[in-house]
Amino acid sequence: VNQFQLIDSTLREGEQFANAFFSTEKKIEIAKALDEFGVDYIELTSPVASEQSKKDCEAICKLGLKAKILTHIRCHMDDARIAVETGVDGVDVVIGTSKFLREFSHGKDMNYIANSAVEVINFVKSKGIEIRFSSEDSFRSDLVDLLNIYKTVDKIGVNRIGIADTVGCANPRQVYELVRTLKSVVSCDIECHFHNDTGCSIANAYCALEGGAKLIDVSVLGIGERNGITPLGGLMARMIVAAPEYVKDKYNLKMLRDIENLVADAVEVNIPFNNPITGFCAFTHKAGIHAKAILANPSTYEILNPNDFGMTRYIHFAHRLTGWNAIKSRVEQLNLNLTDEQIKEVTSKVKSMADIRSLNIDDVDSIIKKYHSEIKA
Ligand code: HCA
Ligand code: CU
Repeated sequence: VNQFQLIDSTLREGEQFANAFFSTEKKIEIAKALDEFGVDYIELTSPVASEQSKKDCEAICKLGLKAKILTHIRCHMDDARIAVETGVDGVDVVIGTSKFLREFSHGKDMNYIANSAVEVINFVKSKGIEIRFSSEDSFRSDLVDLLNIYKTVDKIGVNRIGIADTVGCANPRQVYELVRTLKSVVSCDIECHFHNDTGCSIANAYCALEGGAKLIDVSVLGIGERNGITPLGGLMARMIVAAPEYVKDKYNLKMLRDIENLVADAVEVNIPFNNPITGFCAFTHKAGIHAKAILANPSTYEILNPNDFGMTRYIHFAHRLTGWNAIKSRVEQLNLNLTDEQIKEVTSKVKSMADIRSLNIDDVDSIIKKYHSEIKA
């Protein structure tokens, strides 16, 4: 899992999110932020999708970003001819291989798919840019069909093959096994794309890397078709635990919150309360037992260090599960002088009030201050 790379698809898959509409300026702002964050590739909507999509693709290619710019097309020469003229560093080609998509979407058989793949790949390669070939709905495709098509495209020299869990049906063990199998039949890099319909997109990405994949498709906040794909932030949370040095050196983690806010604003959603890292309570500790241990040593109840992401931890003390250690730390913040015995006494006042109604910080501060002035009087 150590040397993984990120393909950010906020400006392609993310544009397929129900709420998404990105102006040219917004796309440029997002692309620049992702580049500064350190993603390896930025994938853009097909130039064939609309006239403006083509212009935006050309404009982003001209920014001179460190990240390589990709566009995403159907496996068709008509698309390929337009894509290679936009100035992109590479082209991601995709075609459905499952029986669902072959019968009900494009209506082509595996022979036709192989022939058009070879034609498109050779054409894109002849222009000196990167080419990835991916099957859509890989996990509902026939394994023999998949292995055959990947062997064919590997032989003619694609840079990467991709597998896509288009409908979000795959589980981590299936992912691990499919990647391992592919790894044994191709020599090029493997890229993976996971939808989150059954909540497995981060776990699947992790298992893909364990199985030997090198690249993962992500989008900011996971936005995409339906409920989206592997989120950038969630994958960072997973990977900083697995490969801390690599992740901290390579990615500008303190930018994560700003990038998420930028995209959340652009598509008019809020950051989910339970989002990894940036959810409002991601580093809030509540129960008295947790608060006590966190105050002694944060590693007791934290696998992620909020400082790595420019976040801060918070000890929630205004509730009936609170304990005297949490109240003690609040007393110190208020710069008041109470003995441990007195803190225990005021803690029980806080707890009995919190049994009656929900408290806020100000309520607790008032209880503490009142108690303090009474004992000093
Ligand atoms: C889609 C296509 C895709 C492509 C993934 C890829 C998918 O259905 O819109 O190119 O790797 O999920 O299959 O996003
Ligand atoms: Cu997708």
